[in-house]
Amino acid sequence: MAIVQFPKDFVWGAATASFQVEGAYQEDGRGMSIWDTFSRTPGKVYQGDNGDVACDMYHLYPQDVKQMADLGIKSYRFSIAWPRIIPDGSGEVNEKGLAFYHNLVDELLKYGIEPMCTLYHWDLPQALQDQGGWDNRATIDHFVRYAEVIFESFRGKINWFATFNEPWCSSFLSNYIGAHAPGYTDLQLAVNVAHNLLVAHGGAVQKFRSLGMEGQIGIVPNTEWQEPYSSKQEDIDACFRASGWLNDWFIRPVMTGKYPEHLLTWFKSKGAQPRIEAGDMELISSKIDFLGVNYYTGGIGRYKEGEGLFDFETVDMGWQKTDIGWNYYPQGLYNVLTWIHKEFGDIPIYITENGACYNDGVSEDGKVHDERRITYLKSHLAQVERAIASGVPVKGYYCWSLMDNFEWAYGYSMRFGLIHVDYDTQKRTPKDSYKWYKKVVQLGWYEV
Ligand code: PNW
Repeated sequence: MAIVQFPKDFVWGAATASFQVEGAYQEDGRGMSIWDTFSRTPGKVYQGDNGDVACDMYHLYPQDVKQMADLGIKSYRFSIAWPRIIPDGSGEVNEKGLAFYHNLVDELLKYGIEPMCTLYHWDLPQALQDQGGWDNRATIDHFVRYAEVIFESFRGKINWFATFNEPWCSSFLSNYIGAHAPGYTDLQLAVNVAHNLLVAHGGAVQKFRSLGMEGQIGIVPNTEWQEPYSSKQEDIDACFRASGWLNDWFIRPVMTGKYPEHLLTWFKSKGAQPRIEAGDMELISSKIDFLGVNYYTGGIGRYKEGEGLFDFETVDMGWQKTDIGWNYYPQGLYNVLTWIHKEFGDIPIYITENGACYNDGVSEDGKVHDERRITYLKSHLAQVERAIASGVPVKGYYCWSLMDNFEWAYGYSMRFGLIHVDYDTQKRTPKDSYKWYKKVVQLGWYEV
């Protein structure tokens, strides 16, 4: 028996995102987003699921916040839907949209739960996509204006902002792999989008500073870790490219003002490169207060000529996988955290998402026995603790997700929640993992 223990001031939280939980897609003047469009496009989302109702949190938030208070979390990470605030992305501000988030935040503050707000978790107003979306630099200005509206409206109330959630997903996964909205498959387009997202991030950080906002602002890249199969240089390089595509490509410019050379060269050989305008890199590297890290998976990989974008292949080691098919690989989280620390120094880190997809349902006893999720959380938190012990300034941890929700291209078929949601009745059932996490949050330690 051993004890895994966390610092006294460690921030325990749980996370969701607007499109995945809110529903109420036509209410109070909300505009359409690219995910409304994408989910209505046949063949894009599992069984044609969409976000029209989702977890109906737009209406059920009082009971959900009460549940968060019961869970004992100190902070709740959620996102604001841009199409609720500025329905066409660039025009009039919709007061009713702002009111919803004021009500939500008031409710959180009533229970002493600190809001951490993501400005962009993928629900771009469709009207902006119709004008070229993130490929169009005008979207950068529209985003900064939207950020300003939020900063001004929530000054003193929300002190903790993340600009972008997982820019890799909104760029490469959405515009090169095509699995997410808007669903294109063009590398140059994806590289443009990635660049413009970073410029928009920098613009929002500058706006935050110039408005004299209190509190903190950062960004949330997604990470994976690919460990080389052998000590051959070609395997090491291939893994460095594959992991770097997610972490290095986004974190390095934000932290240092430079794209990673190895990937710039690689993309160039594929005919793609970022279109950098004067001042962009300075803006992108505006000082941030924290780095969010989302981590779910990784694996063992090696060089294979002609394979994929990076001459890289994963090696199936026969490891356990979660129900979404992702490797169970806790050590990868430690590797990511120590890599960030080694490369970029003492920037405070929050694990803004970590969690697992296990689709256990409600048993006859009325409970959800998701033992596997508890094992996943235990093993990943142990790696966080290991990283802290070796000097990485990890300040908090948000479990993804508070509750089952719309899992993007997988629709409602994949469940990441600590709370089970019955989508027919909207009944919430806290899972066994909820009870386990509640104890950890309360005590700050657990036994393994
Ligand atoms: C993240 N991929 O999404 C998001 O931030 C969440 O909204 C999401 O629910 C969660 O992780 C679980 O998936 C990702 O295909 C979705 O590589 C897909 C990928 C990565 C992250």
